[in-house]
Amino acid sequence: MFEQRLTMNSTINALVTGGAGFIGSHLVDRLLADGAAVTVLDNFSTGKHENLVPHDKLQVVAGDVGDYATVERLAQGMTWIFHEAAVASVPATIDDPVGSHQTNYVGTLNVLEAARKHRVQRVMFAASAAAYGDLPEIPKTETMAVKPLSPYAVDKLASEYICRVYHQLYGVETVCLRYFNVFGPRQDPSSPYSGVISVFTDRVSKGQAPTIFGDGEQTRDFVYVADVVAANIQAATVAGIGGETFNIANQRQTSLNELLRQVCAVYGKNLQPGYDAPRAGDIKHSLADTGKARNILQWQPKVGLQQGLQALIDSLRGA
Ligand code: UD2
Repeated sequence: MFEQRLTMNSTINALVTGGAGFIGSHLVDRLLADGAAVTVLDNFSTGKHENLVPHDKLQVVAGDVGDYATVERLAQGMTWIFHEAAVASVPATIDDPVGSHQTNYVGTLNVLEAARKHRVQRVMFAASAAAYGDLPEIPKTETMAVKPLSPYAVDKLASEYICRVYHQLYGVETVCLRYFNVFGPRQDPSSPYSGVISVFTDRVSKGQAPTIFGDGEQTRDFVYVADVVAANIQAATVAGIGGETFNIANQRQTSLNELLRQVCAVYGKNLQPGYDAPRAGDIKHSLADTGKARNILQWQPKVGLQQGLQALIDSLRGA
């Protein structure tokens, strides 16, 4: 309803870091469909070539966002940069805090400095609900206290701060979007720390019972990837929001037990989960207040959990 289409009277040039990944590749599809010229920078550590459909306005560069010279070269002539590249697994950042910092913080700094040098109109940053940590108060609003609990969360939050500083000091327009639990097609289920919806759909489709860590009464706020893409387009186009941070979520709390029931219902299967010990560091409840995004970004999620699950499972069946 609120979502705007891009008007491509003059050409929009967009750089999408992490553009071959789960969220980035959906953003690339949308930008190309709207007429933008898109450059993808991806190191293909988790991104996949098959996530990108060849297009005459798409340029794909294999390279690292941690390498300033590469980012600086690609930023030239860009209207927008969508900075989605990250080591997205929290445990991977716990195993390698120094290596992941190079991507998750230095990568952001490189993007900002390149944007400053080449006068890029706006930078959209993929921030994370991880910033809130396990502080109990919900729903989360953007002004609440933060408590990052992992190198991943620290780097995402520090990246938000440096985005704001680049806006204040140098006038680079930055918009930070704190994603909650994003799900949808192309989310890779293969790691033990993959998004729970990708893991559940993968297992249930094979008739295998999923494992729930804990009692299954922990809750998450699941947001469909197309809604995250729409939020990014709003963040790029709404005037006067440089330096701001927005929660991007569904504002719906779903328990893991309920999630599994819904996944089983879409597949028409009745599988009882195995229950295992809670995962170390898991937070109990997560829920966003998305009022700021509704009011200022003029964005609201359109795809509910059930509809998103259906779309995801349809796409998995079609694949
Ligand atoms: C999400 C983000 C993470 C970080 C964090 C901040 C994803 C994929 N990860 O982690 O990047 O921002 O939020 O709080 O969005 N679970 C099961 N069985 C499984 C897999 C998971 O029970 O097979 C549980 C898991 O223990 C957790 C819940 O499902 O309680 C969600 O897990 P997740 O890994 O999808 O996402 P989360 O919220 O830990």
